Amino acid sequence: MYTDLDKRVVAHLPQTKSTNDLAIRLAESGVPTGSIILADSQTGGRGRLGRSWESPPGTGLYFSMVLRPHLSFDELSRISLVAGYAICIAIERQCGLKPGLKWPNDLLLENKKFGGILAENISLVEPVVILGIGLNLNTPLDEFPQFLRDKATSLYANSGQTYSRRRILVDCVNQLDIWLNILEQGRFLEILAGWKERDVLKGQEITWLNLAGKKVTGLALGPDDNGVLHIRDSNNVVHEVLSGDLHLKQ
Ligand code: BT5
Repeated sequence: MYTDLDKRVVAHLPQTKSTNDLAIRLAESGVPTGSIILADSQTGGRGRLGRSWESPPGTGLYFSMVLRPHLSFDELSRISLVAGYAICIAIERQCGLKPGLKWPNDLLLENKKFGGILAENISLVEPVVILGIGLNLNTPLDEFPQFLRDKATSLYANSGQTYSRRRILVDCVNQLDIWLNILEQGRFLEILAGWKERDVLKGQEITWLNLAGKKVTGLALGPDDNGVLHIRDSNNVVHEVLSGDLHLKQ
């Protein structure tokens, strides 16, 4: 087990607005790669595309890792996929649960989301990525706002068991170190193979709302070798999805 976690944690706050925001400031002031910023709750936890991440106190894990990865800018979008895979492995090992992955960055149990990933590059010179992870561990469902209760879950809500936040954090960091290192060695395809085994969208009819607000409906074919999701519509046109929102067709 990783015993050096305390050396890696450069900030641990009972509450902050967003660990990613704090990590950006600390990264700009030069903290080394692998530094971790941890909070017991967030008042302005952020998701992608301006969305928010509910971060009730004491029951979830909210942390950000500063990365100065040996990757090209083109490869940075792989970090979200690799991080999702690494967190899955940690949860499988520590809790015996089998999370699914929803492209690009959702961690699911029985089709409900218990974890999300927000990877932000903050530099134009050499990549500096703030990798933010939010996981609902021991959170009872009634701590989520009403609008989330039918689509969010926690490890506790799913299994009826509570888990040590520190133990899970330690293994998440372990697994992130391992798999990000493999990514930097140019072995993305090995990770992608494991990712695909956990892909909850493949073979499903989904709708994709692209960033221009256009809706595409079709069959999810899974990510290609670069991690880009492919969707085949009813005219047999294959769309390459780089970003945007995905929903299972109701
Ligand atoms: C994400 O965005 O899933 C990325 C979440 C990253 C959160 C971490 S916490 C530590 C670090 N510091 C930050 O400020 N952020 C990172 P996205 O795919 O855009 O999903 C956001 C959507 O997930 C929301 O619009 C809600 O529908 C849903 N959601 C919000 N909070 C949730 C929660 N606690 N559990 C499950 N779903 C949630």
